[in-house]
Amino acid sequence: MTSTRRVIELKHVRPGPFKLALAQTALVIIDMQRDFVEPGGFGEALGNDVTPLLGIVPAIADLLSAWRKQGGLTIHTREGHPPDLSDCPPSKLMRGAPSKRIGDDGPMGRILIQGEAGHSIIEALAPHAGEWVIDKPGKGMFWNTGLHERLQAQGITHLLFTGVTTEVCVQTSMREANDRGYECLLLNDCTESYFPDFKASTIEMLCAQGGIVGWAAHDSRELVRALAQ
Ligand code: TIU
Repeated sequence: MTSTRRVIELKHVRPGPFKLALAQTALVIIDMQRDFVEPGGFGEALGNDVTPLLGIVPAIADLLSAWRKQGGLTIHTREGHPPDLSDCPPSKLMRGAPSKRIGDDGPMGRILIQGEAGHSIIEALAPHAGEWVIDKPGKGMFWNTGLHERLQAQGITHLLFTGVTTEVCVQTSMREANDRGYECLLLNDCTESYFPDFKASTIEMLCAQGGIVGWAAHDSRELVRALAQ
């Protein structure tokens, strides 16, 4: 059970300290699926070198372990579509090289299709019983998922963001969350992009202007240490 009294204040965060009550905070892990972090999936089909993305797994695993010990709510998201592609807009279907598009066969099954090997979350971060797994058809975690209503029912006000990719699904989800009134913190060492410059720029734009979209922590260790105390 989460302690309702536990409040943590993180100091090494931009644009300033970030305070969170454990019982009102969820850890969000965006799209740590084989389709994005392993060769042969959607990420590679779009022309990217996917290897850098696996570098953040140890930091997310450490944070997840500390978070689980405190009984915090964890949300795992998965981008993908049902086998009949009924929720995939035609515009999205055309992304990627012909024969390597969403729904086409790849080494990990049909690309970005629910139930296929590539759609699953990597073993090191596999969801535990009781954690939320949100299937999303878009880049953002709120569009067409019902997540906002579930978070409201749970009294969640603060969200901690990790996962891939920084400037696509993580940024979109954080912006969606900010517009819905959540206080958002991005953990920089727990997110990655296929493009280092895009990651850096995204972090800058999110926490600029006094935290126009939210806060950014240089690394997750301050939070992991605080959780362990
Ligand atoms: N292409 C890219 O950078 N990302 C995605 O398509 N989805 C996610 O970010 N999960």
